[in-house]
Amino acid sequence: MLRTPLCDLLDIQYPIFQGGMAWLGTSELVSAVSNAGGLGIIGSGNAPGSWVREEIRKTQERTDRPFGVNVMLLSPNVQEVIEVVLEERPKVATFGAGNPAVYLPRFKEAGVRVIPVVASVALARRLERAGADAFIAEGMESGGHIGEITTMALVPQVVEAVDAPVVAAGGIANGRGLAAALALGAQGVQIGTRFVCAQECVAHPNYKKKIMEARDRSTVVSGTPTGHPVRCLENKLTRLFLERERAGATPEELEKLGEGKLYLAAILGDVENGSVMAGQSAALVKDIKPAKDIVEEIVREAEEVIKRLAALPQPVSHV
Ligand code: TUI
Repeated sequence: MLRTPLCDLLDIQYPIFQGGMAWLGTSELVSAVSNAGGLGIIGSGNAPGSWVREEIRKTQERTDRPFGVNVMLLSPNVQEVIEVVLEERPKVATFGAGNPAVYLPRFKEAGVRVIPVVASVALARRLERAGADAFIAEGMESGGHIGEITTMALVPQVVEAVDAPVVAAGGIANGRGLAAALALGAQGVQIGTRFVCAQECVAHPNYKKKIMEARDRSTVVSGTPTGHPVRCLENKLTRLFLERERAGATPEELEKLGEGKLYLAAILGDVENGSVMAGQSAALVKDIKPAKDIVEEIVREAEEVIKRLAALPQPVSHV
């Protein structure tokens, strides 16, 4: 049984979070991951508070297990989403794409565990002082909005900088990744791209297919001049985006070009003109299966890897 103290803190069976992806982290996927023993996380993205409330309630109808809600701090609806989460009180709130320090006291008072996503050591230190219960250290291998540091370099630095448990994210899609994250000092992993290809994920079949066809160099990062770099699978949109960037387009023009594009790809299935956010682990995703099978496969693989490592010949003592 692969358990860490983080499992006791959150009352979950396995130290596996499903990344709270906009449009895709809906009650179907979230409840399936939580029922499988991981932590499903609703992705609020830019959605209004009313949508988030409904997804929380639908999730509660489908599972008695703990789950979370991701608050995307760049959302124009962030204030109303926060009010909804404080009223509905899921077990966990994660926060991405910004600094949630000012909001943390109210979540703590409401008894909601607060787990910010950090892409730097400095933000983790600041948020530990503000009362964060754990951290998700997200490397630039991730899909969607990313920081600048790799998972391999970031995770052990955050582990050394804070006392709270750390969850590794970015580039992780299988049991090898989970075992590696534990070796880096993390107590768990957050996985997005692999769960897009869960049977229960509402992503359009074209989106899932594009992930399964991805190779090691299939993702690109665009949007850097806007201050919000985003990793996606390369397509007509990313080529246009990067061409406009090279031509010196203003951040406003680029922001406009990105509007509505995730919905276009993820829900409507236009994976050429839409934004196919996915991490560098996409190349490891080869099939669509139930979330429960994904979780169990990752755990089984990680246990095998750890056993194999423990059985390596021990160095001869020279004393
Ligand atoms: O938030 C994410 N991933 C996302 S959000 C998203 S929607 C979006 N689309 C286009 C542009 C922007 C957003 C798609 N994917 N992951 C968590 C994450 N947080 N990654 C990086 C960060 C981060 C970066 C800088 C968090 C804090 C930060 O600095 C804040 C500060 O004040 O120091």
